[in-house]
Amino acid sequence: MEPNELNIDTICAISTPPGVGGIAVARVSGPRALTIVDRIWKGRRLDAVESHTAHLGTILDSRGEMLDQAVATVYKCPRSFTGEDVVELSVHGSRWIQRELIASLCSAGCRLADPGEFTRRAFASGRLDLAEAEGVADMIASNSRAAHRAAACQMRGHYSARLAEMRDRLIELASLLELELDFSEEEVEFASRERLMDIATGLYDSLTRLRDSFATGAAIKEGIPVAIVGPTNAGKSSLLNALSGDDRAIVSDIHGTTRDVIDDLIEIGDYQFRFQDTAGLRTTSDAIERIGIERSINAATRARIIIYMIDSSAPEAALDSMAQTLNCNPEASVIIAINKADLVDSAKVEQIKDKVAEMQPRAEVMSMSTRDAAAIDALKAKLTGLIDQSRESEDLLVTNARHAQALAQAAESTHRTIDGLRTGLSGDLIAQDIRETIHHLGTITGAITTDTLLATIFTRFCIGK
Ligand SMILES: Nc1nc2c(ncn2[C@@H]2O[C@H](COP(=O)(O)OP(=O)(O)OP(=O)(O)O)[C@@H](O)[C@H]2O)c(=O)[nH]1
Ligand SMILES: [Mg+2]
Repeated sequence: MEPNELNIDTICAISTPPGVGGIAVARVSGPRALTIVDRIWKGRRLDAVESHTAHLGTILDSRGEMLDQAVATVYKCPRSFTGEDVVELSVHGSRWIQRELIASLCSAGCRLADPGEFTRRAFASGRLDLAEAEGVADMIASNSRAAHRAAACQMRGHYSARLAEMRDRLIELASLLELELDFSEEEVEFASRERLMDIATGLYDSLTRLRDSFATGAAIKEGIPVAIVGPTNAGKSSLLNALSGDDRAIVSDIHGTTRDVIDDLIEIGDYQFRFQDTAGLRTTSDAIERIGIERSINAATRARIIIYMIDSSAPEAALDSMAQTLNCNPEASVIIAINKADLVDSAKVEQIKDKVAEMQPRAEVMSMSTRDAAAIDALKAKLTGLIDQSRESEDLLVTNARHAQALAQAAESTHRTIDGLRTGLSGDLIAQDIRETIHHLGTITGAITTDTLLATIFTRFCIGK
């Protein structure tokens, strides 16, 4: 043990979810992890075993009585998640055993870990950079294949590697400029302005693409918001139920059945969607229904995809309110579903489809019936297709608002660099903008941090992570 290690606490926490399980795992990390666990452990002495080995033994409670049979897995400094000595104790997952185990570890010399403290230590020891640490939190929270993939990409450092590439290009840019400055008297041209411009514009493109991927990235992480809107009785609640395979919303032939927004998270393919069934749009004197309709419009305004439903046996009302509703969110992708196609002859359905397509050229128009499983599958395929399309251009997705903000700032200062090169600004002023870009990128990976920033990030983790 190094003398300064005496000041570092050894921490412990249950890392499995609260409650009863087949097994529970307690994690212990710090310079005295092995010594402390040895005090409550009957079995091979853990400070003498090899790293990355597992051992069967007995845990003693704080009174020195047998608590449980357990497996201790030992990871020695620096080859562990935190970079410190780590012991993971797997015990039977009763609440009592978990509580006693933590009490026993604390009386033997551990302190209970703060939220996110294990990951914070991994960051402090250089095992992870900040973006990778945030990737760990996203990985734990991920609930679809796409969210998992984005988190894994961040956690394994692909994203940091892309940022490092950009940083290298910035340093190249800055050094070319500095060379020019150093030799300006001699009129030696080391780099044409054209070459500098190429590097800067290439960088600007990468930065803006990454920044813009946040819209899709955030939606993938949180659940892609899809608003189901349209006039009363169009079949919106029936659609929500068909998509979820559940009786989530009340369905009836009475107009104005749904009064409030009904949310449902549904996994389709690689993505998780957050569907919102809404109150049907119509003119009404009912004050409560009017509030419901306002909420429907709000849902449409915030959605990434709007499904506008039309009852093909009564299309007129739908066509009247359609443009007004869709205009409230020009950014959203729109699917117009001509529903109840089973009630109307196909020529009439085609007629409505053509008319709608002409009125809303940005929309995808489809005819369907909420009672037809093939139509529901086709709609699901359209939904996942829309998201696939929006991420085609970018393999890396930014899913974190903090990163998106830093990327926007980096893009801004790169834009100033381009302007400076174009207008022939002096090299040292341009170099200042480049340094600013390097700074903003540094805040993402944690090359530049403040304690407040670190506290904000890591306290969002749960205890034991
Ligand atoms: N024939 C047929 N009936 C349908 C279809 N989809 C829904 N319906 C019926 O249409 C009526 C209205 O369905 P809802 O899902 O409650 O309609 P809504 O758009 O949620 O209506 P509000 O909540 O009043 O806005 C119900 O009687 C449904 O059974 C369909 O594809 N074909
Ligand atoms: Mg409804």
